[in-house]
Amino acid sequence: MPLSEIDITRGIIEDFTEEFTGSLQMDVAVIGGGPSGITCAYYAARKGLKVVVFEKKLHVGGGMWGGGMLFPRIMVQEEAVDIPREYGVNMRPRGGYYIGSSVEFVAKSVASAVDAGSRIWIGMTVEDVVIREEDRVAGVVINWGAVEAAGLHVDPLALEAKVVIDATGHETSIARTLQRKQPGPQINTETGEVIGEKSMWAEMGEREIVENTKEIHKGLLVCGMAANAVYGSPRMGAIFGGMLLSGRKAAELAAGIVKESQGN
Ligand code: 48F
Repeated sequence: MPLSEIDITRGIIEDFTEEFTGSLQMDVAVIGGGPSGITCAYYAARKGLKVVVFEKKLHVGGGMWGGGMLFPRIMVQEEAVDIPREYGVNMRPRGGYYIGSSVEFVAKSVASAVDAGSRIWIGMTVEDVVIREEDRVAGVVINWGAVEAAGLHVDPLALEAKVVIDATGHETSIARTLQRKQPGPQINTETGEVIGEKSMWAEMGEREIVENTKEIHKGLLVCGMAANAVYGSPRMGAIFGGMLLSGRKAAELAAGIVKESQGN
């Protein structure tokens, strides 16, 4: 059979899209493919949970590859050695610890997590979480890592997860995001102080955006996402109806202000 570029392209697009669409709702979303994330994914998948690991870089492994100061070795203590051994890593006793190759550790731990049934998506960054009633984290807001790296303005997509796990290492990026955004600080309606948007909740964000579209300072209106940011309302992702309604309301308010000024 002659090679067909189109068949190859179609295969790649269709196969990943099928898997992606089948994972819009997960049991567990693990953010970060370092040793903790991969191990978490392995054990969660072994319990029969539907698990996806999101890794913003092109490769998983996190801080495992470099061992210590680029010496490619990983040491573990007695209590933990059963884990790499379960992955099939050759761990040798040394000075009261156990030591093995960091490269072997990455390869075998990742293979074990995949074999256990977890999915691992590379090049995807989690930039926020989805929030539901009582401030419960209910999913992840994702984008391509390349989009983030290029600083492009591209709206993300959202996925649901029963549990979200921040395994982002020293960055602690998900917990920091949550800390920054939840619970929202008190709104200063007098000054319209900019307090920042909350995490994603499309329905609430869309509902509040029109209400938040108002004059926050004499002569200054806010509309669109700026309005939700000023009043600490949620973001809503790639839905644009609220933006349109907000823009229209702002135009009406502006027209009223202009008319009033002309009357004086
Ligand atoms: O840093 P990392 O290896 O975290 P870990 O599993 O392990 C820490 C050790 O490697 C080492 C240590 C042990 O002595 O201190 O540093 O706690 O892996 C974290 C992964 O998360 C990715 C990041 O690229 C890395 O591969 N990551 C970070 N933020 C995001 C992310 C994000 N917002 N979305 C997706 N991936």
